[in-house]
Amino acid sequence: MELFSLTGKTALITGGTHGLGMAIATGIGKAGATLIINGNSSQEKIDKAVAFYNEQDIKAYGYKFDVSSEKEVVAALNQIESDIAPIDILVNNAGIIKRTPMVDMEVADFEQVLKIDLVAPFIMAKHVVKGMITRGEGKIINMCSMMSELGRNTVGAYAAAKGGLKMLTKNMATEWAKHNIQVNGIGPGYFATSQTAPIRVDGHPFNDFIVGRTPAGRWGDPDDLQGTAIFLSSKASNFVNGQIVYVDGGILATIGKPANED
Ligand code: GCO
Repeated sequence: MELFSLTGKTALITGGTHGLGMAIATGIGKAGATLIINGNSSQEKIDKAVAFYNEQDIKAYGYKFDVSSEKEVVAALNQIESDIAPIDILVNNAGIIKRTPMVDMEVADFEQVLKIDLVAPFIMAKHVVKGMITRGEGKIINMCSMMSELGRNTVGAYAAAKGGLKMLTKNMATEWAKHNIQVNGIGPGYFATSQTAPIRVDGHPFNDFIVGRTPAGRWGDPDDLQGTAIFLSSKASNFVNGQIVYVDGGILATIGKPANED
């Protein structure tokens, strides 16, 4: 299990105060890493999340900053390195979604989704990678989506951002692999989180559709992502570069089946 140990490593998870980010951070923390949890909603939410990790004997620290502001990112990273340690593992998880038909979508809303879901991972990686290059090692994980591969009505901005993030992941891998830095992505299928709560209620047509469309026959549990996150954060993935690992219950593997077929 040494291959998957993260003992002695420091991992920064953006948007690590809830949902998939919290589940991934918990897995990485239980594998031994010290967690740096980023949030931008409220200090109270960050403090609550840090307490949650500490209650599980995971060393965690919280920092409030806007990942889409290069000025705030640079200041925060300097503070983190001074307070705690350099970042060995970066998980670009923070993201938003706006579900609107494109014909009705405000350009400002489209740009906001791109800013948080695509530009911010670039800003974070651009500044974290400098130290990784100096140290000759590092891990970057970008949270992609099955929307990196498929479209869906009303999520055009999100799909454009997550499709771009897939290719940005491949380009980061291309430019930084020579420094022994592995950059990969995780592409979740449909997971039970606050983001999907509006389309997951029992009886909601989308809920029935997804359960039917997913070979595993269920929504993902955030903890289903922990193994992949640990793998891509550990020595076990030292020759894995530019891959998007889809944790999706098989949804991308199939065209689906008729409603009346078992
Ligand atoms: C939606 C969902 C998806 C999931 C996830 C799928 O509205 O279709 O929110 O976008 O959140 O990103 O990988």
